[in-house]
Amino acid sequence: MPSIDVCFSPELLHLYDLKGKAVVAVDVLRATSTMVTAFAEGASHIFPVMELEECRGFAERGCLTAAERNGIKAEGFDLGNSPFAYMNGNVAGRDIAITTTNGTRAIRLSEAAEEIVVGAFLNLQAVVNHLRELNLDVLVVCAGWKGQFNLEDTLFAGALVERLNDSFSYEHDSALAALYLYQTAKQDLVEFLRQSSHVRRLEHLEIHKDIEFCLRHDVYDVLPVWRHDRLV
Ligand code: 3SL
Repeated sequence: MPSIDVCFSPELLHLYDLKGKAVVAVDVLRATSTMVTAFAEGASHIFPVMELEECRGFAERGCLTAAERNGIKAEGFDLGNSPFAYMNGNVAGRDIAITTTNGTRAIRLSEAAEEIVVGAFLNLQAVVNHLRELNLDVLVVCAGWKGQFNLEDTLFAGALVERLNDSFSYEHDSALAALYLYQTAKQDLVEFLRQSSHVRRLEHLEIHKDIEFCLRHDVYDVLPVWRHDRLV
């Protein structure tokens, strides 16, 4: 039986051997939710990069460029990191280069894995179906916040563990902890996260509707997968 494990922060990735594993990279608020939305809206490819300058350079290749730092859209880029900014028919058929504070970092630091998929509550069941087919050991890589643990990515990990419960074993207690947390919170994730650091940060920036949207389950049947240098 394959195993499922949870890495609570990209800073802890050195503890894991990614070789032969499937990584689910998650940044529920908001990077991976936004990427899933972009693909659902018809984006062709997404190039997640770590640095602002590198991202800016993709404009020459005809890409839309998207950047967020500390919750705010970076100046001079086409898009920020709100899923709603990708819903105006503006991304259909386009390639997008994106850099965010934590989410794009979680993806790029997982490149040693056999496979990387991008997960969010919005595409939870699509992730579950894919992992069942793959039958590899799974590591959920939570983006966290600047190296710190966060609740929302851990809740996503718990939701994934719950849905895979019958056919995956737990390698470490992190998977169990995520599961127990999700089971405590799932009746009302918005309420459970009200005091969490990133919800407070976003609320302070007057970003409200993104939170409720990113916590919806199974809105999109899309699965962004890392291939060579991009998500397809
Ligand atoms: O940290 C990130 O990658 C972002 O998702 C953070 S924010 O939700 O855009 O503030």
